[in-house]
Amino acid sequence: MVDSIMLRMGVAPSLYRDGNYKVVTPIDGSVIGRVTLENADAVEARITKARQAFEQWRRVPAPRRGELVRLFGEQLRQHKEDLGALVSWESGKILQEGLGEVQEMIDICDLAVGQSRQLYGLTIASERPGHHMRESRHPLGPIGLITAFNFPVAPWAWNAALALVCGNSLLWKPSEKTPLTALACQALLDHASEAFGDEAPADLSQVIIGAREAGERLVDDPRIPLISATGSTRMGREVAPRVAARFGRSILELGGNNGMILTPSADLDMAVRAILFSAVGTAGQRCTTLRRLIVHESIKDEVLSRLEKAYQGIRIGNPLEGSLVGPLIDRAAFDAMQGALEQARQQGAKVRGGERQLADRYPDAHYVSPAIVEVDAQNDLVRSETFAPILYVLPYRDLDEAISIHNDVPQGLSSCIFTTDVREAETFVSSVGSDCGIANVNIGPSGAEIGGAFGGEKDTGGGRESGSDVWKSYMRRQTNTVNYSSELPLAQGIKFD
Ligand code: UN1
Repeated sequence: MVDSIMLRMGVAPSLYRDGNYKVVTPIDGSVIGRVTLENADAVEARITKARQAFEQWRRVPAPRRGELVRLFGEQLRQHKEDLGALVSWESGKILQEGLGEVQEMIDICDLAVGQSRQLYGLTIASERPGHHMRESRHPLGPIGLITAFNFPVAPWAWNAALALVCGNSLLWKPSEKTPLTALACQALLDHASEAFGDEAPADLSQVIIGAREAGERLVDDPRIPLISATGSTRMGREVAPRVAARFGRSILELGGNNGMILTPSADLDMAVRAILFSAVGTAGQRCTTLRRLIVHESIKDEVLSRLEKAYQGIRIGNPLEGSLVGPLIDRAAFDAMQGALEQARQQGAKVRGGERQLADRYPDAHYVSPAIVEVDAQNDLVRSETFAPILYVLPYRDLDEAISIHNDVPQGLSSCIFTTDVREAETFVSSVGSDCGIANVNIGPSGAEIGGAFGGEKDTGGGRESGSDVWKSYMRRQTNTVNYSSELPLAQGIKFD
């Protein structure tokens, strides 16, 4: 099955059949590929090639560079079903979400193609006669991309599509858990390059299949001016100081602990549907997953009973067979979830769900029923991100208290309020409301469109990816002063003769 998908996308079998590192699907624990892990020396050689590719690519006019991304978008449209299914095989997310992830890639390609004709700077009035000043944006260099298992392809594409139109080359280190989707993306980009012609240098984009040492090599190399990394806060804490130590730049998209404030005026039918998608979708393994429901005490019991009913109807099972919730990525994720639930019980919290499912049918996979954990107050367990479907439910009395509970966590990715009261809604998105990078009204915290800047504050790392003016992160800024007079006046009126 996986083999035929890979073949249709044109990935050379030697890349995913012959290696000594096993790629396992979380669907049933079987081996779906064998890749070769590269060591630090191989990465070193790739960085040299990426540098050469950059030197050529930056000379190609930006709208032409956009044409390559347009062709890549066409490849993605043609292979959406195959790549979406492969995302399901490798990450365990349901097919609908696998397809959604590929659609995010297509959307960012469209955005980047338009942007390729809009890499604008600005002009600035000079204080000196016969002078003008302007600000230009130039390509940055080879960009290092590190991505996580849970969104194996879209975050790469958010970075890659923009970085390419901005004139950069790419080095991508995907999660070791999801190398096949990365190889497939590389093959599709190669097809686009062939159709595009010689202007696209060889090695414009490379995939590094490797473990920790490969990532470290990338992070430490001063020839890579920007590292964009998606993953845990723990990973970000290691990457950020290493990149900073060599004065590199980073875009970090790390952990989230996303909350919803559910007010008495909210449309509860809508809220329950939003909670379901954002708390149990992707088996709780999105960085934007809803993890904390901060609900007004007057409606808490009603909301809980509605949620219990909704949770009972969730189909848990093989993500390719029409379930709503697929497996956790691996045993470690399952253990982390069980550990968190056990801790909650010990603290006296009421835990519903969380049990292992389908162990008979899939002894080597880890399916769970999503859990709801009722707590009286926010504690350290609730403040930490467990990458699994656990929804903590916390009561509040007034909006100020709700906002302060909401913001009292280390992470700051996504957030939302459900209310029909305009004062509450506007307060939540104001400067004294949510402290997150994303704050929504009457929409869950997950499932953002690519048009907006995506990312968050505090332990989420501060990076922004995809839409808005994020393209500027992939370019260097240059201030130009041009003298078209025949005098040489100095700024600030300084006389030097
Ligand atoms: C992630 O989980 O790393 O907003 C990214 C969302 C998706 C992206 C999630 N568009 O949920």
